Amino acid sequence: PQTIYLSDYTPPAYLVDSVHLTFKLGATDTRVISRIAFRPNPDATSKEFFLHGQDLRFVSAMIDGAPITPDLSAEGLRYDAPDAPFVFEAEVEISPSTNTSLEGLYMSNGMYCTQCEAEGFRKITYYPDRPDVMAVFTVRIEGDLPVLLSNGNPVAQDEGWAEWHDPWPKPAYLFALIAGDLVALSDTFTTRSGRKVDLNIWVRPGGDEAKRAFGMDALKKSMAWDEEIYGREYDLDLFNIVAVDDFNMGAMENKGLNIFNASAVLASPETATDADFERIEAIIAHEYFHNWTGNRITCRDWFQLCLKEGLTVFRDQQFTGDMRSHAVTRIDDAMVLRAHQFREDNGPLAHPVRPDSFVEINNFYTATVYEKGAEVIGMLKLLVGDADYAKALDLYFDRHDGDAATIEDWLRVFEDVTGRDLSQFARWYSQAGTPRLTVHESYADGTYQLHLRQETPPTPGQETKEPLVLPIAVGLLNENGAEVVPTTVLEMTQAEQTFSFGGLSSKPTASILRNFSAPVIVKHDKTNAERAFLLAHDTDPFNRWDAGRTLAQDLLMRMVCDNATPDTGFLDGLAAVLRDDTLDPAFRALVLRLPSEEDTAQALFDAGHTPDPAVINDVHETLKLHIAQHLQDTLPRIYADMSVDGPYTPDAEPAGKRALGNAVLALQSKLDGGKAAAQQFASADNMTQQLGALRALLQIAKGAHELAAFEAQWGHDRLVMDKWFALQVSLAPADQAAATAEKLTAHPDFDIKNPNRFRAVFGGLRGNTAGFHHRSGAGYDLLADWLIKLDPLNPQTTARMTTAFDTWKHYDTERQTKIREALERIAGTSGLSGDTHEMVTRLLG
Ligand code: B3K
Ligand code: ZN
Repeated sequence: PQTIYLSDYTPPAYLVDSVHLTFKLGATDTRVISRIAFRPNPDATSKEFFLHGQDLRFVSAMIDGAPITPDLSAEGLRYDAPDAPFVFEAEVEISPSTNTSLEGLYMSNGMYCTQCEAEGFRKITYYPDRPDVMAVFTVRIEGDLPVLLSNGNPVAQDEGWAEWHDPWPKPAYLFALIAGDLVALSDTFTTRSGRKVDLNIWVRPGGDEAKRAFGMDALKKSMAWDEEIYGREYDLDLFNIVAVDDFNMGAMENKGLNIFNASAVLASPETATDADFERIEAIIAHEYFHNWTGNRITCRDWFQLCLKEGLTVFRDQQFTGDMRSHAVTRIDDAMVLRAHQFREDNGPLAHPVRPDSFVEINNFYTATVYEKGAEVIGMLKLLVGDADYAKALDLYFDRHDGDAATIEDWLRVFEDVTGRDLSQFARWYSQAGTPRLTVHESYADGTYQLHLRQETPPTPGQETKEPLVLPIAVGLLNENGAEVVPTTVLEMTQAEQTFSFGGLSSKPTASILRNFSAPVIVKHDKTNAERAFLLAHDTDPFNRWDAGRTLAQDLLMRMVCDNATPDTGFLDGLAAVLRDDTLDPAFRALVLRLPSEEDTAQALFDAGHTPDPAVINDVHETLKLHIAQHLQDTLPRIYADMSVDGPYTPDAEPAGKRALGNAVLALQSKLDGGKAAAQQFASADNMTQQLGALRALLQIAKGAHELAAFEAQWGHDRLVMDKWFALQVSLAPADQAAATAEKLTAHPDFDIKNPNRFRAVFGGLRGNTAGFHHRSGAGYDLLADWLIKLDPLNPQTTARMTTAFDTWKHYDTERQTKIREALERIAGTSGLSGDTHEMVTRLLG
């Protein structure tokens, strides 16, 4: 496998005007007959006619009706083609039922389905499989199955065949095909300009039918929101969503035919948690929003992936904020960013939002491209203001509709609208690493000064870093908690800069980086008294939560390093928030949630210590017990207050109450031995409360009876059983985590070929920080064994799961040696996929 560089981009030699595909479906012998109209690209720098093709059985090819004998290789097909328009035809054979990579055309529980992004179309037929080649597709599917779907609009169909036409030119990665025995929930949406769109959510019959309604509702909300907020209408008469059991990621935005991991679309109150509902709503919105940001305007090449992903994540985050709570959404998004993207940025896998090289592009669908990519857009919006952001987006859609665009195109619309020079801002796309923002303050004669310094640590391949443009939202509070300077956005562009605020009557308390206005780590030597003051008084909900978070993190670190005991200042601050009925329960639940053990490990490493996961685990349990004891009089009252009347709805308000109820229950269990949790488990009529109770019990090493009852109740439901698998491993006592995971791999319902199930067990293991990093090394060995087994079947999911090892250099020599051995064992496996090889090479760095 070779490294591909952004700087080597060249335009395609030939463009495609139209594609006609015929599929004659067969489980092991699907015939794909293609007719592709090519013409030389006037902007080409090369004349080579090359079509990608992988794992194809070549049958025949013709140019303008005359048979040809092309040069075939493992990568594709080459031919000395005419320097004029011509029609290329080919017939190939593929075997969907043996395609376990879940890329290209494959089968999942009797259903034919496709996944082509990023480079999977080449496993279907010979084609210029690159996003800057856009074409109009017509597809004929022949097969003995009741439902045959492809992109666009249906042209004609009868028993055993169907024809589809997609009028919108698209790159091959947006191609999709579905064939199976499926049933739809149907609805309609009328667009602003009066187009009536038929909507369908398809599932296999036999149990999932009742789980479609929520997704349909989310889809209609997304369609209305994109019209209202971005002025974007849907552009076909039909929008199909299909739920598939075996899928490598969440979902895929194929034009007019979105294909979803069943877990990312199907939900009912009994089977899905509030968090699942929220995630599903966000993913449906995300894929739908791609219709404009991704499909109508796509990427010139895969280095530009953040052009569609960062923007679409930003849009789905805005949507979730509008549908639910802006404060809670922002906190959730920041927690995800810190847990995943900061971790990535601080380790061997760090890369820029727009990488400049890759071996396997599938390895770059990362938190950096997606979540940091979205943060970069949030900063841009904050810097230019809402009105200019809206103008720039209108110009982007106007100017680039139908294009395969670049980050330069994206930034240029902002420059053209605002007259700003964004060349320094553009560093956010090319410079990897999380900036550290060090804050010093001074006060004299009514003037308060903030002395700021930014510094980005080196990352692989980038030793030196330049200063970035940082929008830093700041507010100042007086000693009564009143805001003396409301939120102001400081624009930092230098490595060091001072900002002054005059006319103050006393030294204020600063609330810095409000609403998490830039993806940086703030280093501010505030006293705990100041943090407690902000936790009690900050008017910015994000910083109010973050003050509590920093207090907790600081305490946990002192407990690890100095044997500190929890101070009443911290516990009282927590109690005050918990008892404050004027605060949103969802927000209170977030304040009550401690940093994870992984967060503490990262924070310790950042502060120059070597984290010991066993000690961290102990300290976290101790702190939870202290909190429970300190709050013991309050817990039953709050728990009772959080009970929700009436039938279950997944709306933000009752969901917030259940979140706080479950958080309180987990603490209560430490005091009552799980009595209240067992009651909640027994009486729960929804998955949020059933699972919350089970979690509370497993956390105190109880719940064997409930685990068995859960399995008996839900054994028939794959999505619910994924939770059962995951929970046991993620909450197993550290010395039993690997053994629990191993035992579950022998369970009759464990299926290595199903990514959801594999991730349930091994994602559960990596999520059990003390268990995965148990000094025996059993966690490392087990994961390595199973990644070695999975790699030949499914390289993409294997490669992604190697990231469990990305913090390995933070640990002591013994653990490092064991992890290195595990990684080297994977690297040394013969026939290892290019995907996994690239990842372990980078990890070993
Ligand atoms: N664009 C797809 C992700 C494809 C991943 C390919 N390995 C889903 C999304 O981001 O919406
Ligand atoms: Zn996306």
